[in-house]
Amino acid sequence: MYTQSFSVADSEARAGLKSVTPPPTSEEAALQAHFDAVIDADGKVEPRDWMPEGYRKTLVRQISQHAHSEIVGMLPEGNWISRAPSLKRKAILIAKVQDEGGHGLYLYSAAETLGTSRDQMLAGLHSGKAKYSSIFNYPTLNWADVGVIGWLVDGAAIMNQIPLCRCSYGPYARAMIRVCKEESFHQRQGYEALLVMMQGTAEQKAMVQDAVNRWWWKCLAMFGPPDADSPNSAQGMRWGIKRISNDDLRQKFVDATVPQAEVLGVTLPDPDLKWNEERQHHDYGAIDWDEFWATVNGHGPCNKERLSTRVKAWNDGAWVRDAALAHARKQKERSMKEAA
Ligand code: BYC
Repeated sequence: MYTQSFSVADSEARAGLKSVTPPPTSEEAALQAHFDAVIDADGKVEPRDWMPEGYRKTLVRQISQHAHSEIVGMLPEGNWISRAPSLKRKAILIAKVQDEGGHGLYLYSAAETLGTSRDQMLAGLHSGKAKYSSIFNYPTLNWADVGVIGWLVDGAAIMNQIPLCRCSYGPYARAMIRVCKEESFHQRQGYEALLVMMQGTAEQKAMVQDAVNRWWWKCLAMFGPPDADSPNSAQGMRWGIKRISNDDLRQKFVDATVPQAEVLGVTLPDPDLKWNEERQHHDYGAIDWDEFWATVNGHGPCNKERLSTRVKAWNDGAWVRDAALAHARKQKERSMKEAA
């Protein structure tokens, strides 16, 4: 349904925009000029290249938030592994949740290349300072939620992440290629699970519709605030980190999802949702941004539970980290003895 080939011209969006404040020394000016030329030519910035401090900080912020989202995102679905309705669904769900853990690893590794350690990033998550996607602060009430998360949450994630495969920072762009391939499987397995439920009993169909009603608006908010209220967008676009704006991605998601909902036989819970012939896009209703910000700021239904589960996992895993470090130390000592 979503493929790697999804690509939208972004040159117009970035044309005419010039990069950051000129640095003080002539050496720095030359470095800045080189960096600007790489960005303007749509090239890649690599870890050892000079980069403006703001570019580095923006990437650490975005990539670490993304990594946190992946590992917190394991929790709502992980909750259903022990209650999956069949062996097949259980195996698929285990694989999916495991993939999310892998995405977290690639992303923490990509962020580490910018000089921030994984421990620092995780300390930010555990203290509640760092953000992660709003969507994972809502509960998964029944099995239909697992299918809807695959279809809509992973569907929204792919829409946002495919343009990141062309991000100007090499390690992030490369990590996203594999992430997107796996997310595509996640989206399809969710949609397929729902197709099966929609051929079932009236009760099963009602469960799917109820889950769609609860997740739809939260998924639209996942793309972030409207462009006019998005403080990081202009600079992120200028640096080639973000390629498509929050509102444009949201629109693409709505347009792609409406026909999928029709095939599935569910109604998207928005009375204002309709095709606009003039715009060649669907119009949709107002998103509750107060609710979004309350959730982002720690007051969603599951924020406390998600964070305490992550902190507990970190504390319970201390002995594994200690053992791995002790083992690495012993191996190093042994190889030094052998070399002596
Ligand atoms: N939740 O200026 P803006 C997944 C924050 S799912 C929480 O537009 P930016 C998965 C934003 O961080 C998703 N916070 O920011 C799927 C900023 O705050 P700070 C994870 C949000 O960065 C299934 C403020 O609002 N995906 O992976 O230009 C299973 C203003 O926003 C949200 C990614 O992270 C939100 N929904 O654009 C498992 C993709 N939206 O930092 C896992 C990478 C906005 O200034 N990230 N905020 O304090 C991005 O593409 C961009 O960072 C965003 C936001 C589009 C999310």
